[in-house]
Amino acid sequence: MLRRLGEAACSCEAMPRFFIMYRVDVITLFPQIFDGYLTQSLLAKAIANGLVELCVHNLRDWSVDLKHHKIDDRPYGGGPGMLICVEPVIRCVEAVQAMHSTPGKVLLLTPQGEQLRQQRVENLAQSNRLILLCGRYEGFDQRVTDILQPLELSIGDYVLNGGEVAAMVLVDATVRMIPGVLGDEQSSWDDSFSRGNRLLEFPQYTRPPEFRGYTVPDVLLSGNHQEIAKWRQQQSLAKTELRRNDLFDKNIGFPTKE
Ligand code: 6GU
Repeated sequence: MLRRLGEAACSCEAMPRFFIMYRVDVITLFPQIFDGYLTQSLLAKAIANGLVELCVHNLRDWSVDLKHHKIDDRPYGGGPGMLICVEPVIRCVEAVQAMHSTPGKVLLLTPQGEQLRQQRVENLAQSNRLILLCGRYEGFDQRVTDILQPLELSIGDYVLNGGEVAAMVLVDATVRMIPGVLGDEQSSWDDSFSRGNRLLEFPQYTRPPEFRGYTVPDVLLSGNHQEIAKWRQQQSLAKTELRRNDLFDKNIGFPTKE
């Protein structure tokens, strides 16, 4: 069963819709995981406004085992755990590709993948269509990657029980880069790691000017916009140097300290 989130009707296969700017198909063994989070807030609004389309597919529907809908098996050569079989995955990806005229870029979420960073997020947000493959158990049969040659992505150096949470992270991060999704275009531009600012964010304050002896820096109350901009830049640089000095040298496209 196909779940099309954020819409009452389910007409995914039959009607290609051309006004959708960004479509994500998620392939998972646990489609219900996506119901709560991805139907809330910003994403729900983006779906309702027709900017984003999210379709979640249950891999089990493409099982070749009609009786038990089994999709995994023991590894050749022995070892713990179960592997997801190649055949249902390939059948599923081919069927999902055929559901829309725009070909999807296939991504595999795995701790062995490239670590996700903002530049990759921005690059992926330019695609019109992504197909996210969420792994479970001990992983996939190697032939899944050999055949599909997906972009393999990880969200960090720790192990999750499956790719679903990572897929939500990817959807969340990319959707906010789609024009029109955020109310104020500037707000994604200024974020830490975004195109306009590759440094960590400067501290921000709102009223009251003093709380339990903790005060707002004078410069922010001065009304001098040049001085405020200078202070914010200094704060960003200092925080980045202290917490994430690696951002200055490791990542392509990040600024120097000057
Ligand atoms: Cl994408 N999947 C799993 N299972 N664990 C992870 C991950 C992905 N990224 C970091 N840890």
